[in-house]
Amino acid sequence: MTRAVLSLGSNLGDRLGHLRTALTVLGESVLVVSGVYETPPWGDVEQPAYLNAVLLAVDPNAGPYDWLARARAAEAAAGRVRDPERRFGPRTLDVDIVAVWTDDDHPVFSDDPELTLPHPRAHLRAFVLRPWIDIQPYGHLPGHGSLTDLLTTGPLAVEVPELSPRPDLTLESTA
Ligand code: PH2
Ligand code: MG
Ligand code: MG
Repeated sequence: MTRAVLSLGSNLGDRLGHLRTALTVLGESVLVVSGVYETPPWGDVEQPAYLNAVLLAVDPNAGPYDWLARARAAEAAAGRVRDPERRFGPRTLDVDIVAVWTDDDHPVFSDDPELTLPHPRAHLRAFVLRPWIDIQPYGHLPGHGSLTDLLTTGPLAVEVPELSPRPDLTLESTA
């Protein structure tokens, strides 16, 4: 299993610093990183705005659960504390596995509640799909179709103008 699209989000403390922590922990597997977007909170509106970004990571030795372990290590490095009462509540760093592909380019599908693939809400989230288009303009979300179709012809189109590109904030690759 070699390729993974991961989404990064932060809305507490040093938001940009937390996203950079994720890149540091993921290290040389990170191939390309989207721009940074400032996005209104989704799902639980009583919380600060997020910074979101998406990255493509490659590692011939990493299976889906290795990506999950690395995502959790990055969250821990950013001091993430989980509040069981607030599933979509504020966090220093959230690293989600959006989709994984095998080394012969097949998408991985899984309904394991620990790691559902593709991410079960990615198709509902402009803050995932829009940054993803930065790095894969012709990309597809497995099971849901082309990223541009999802964002331009689907119900998410109305959310796109709410995402503010932050070209003043950059996530340097650590590779
Ligand atoms: N993550 C959440 C809940 N809501 N809203 C935005 N804009 N960005 C996020 O990353 C986000 C969210 C829980 O994973
Ligand atoms: Mg999330
Ligand atoms: Mg998460």
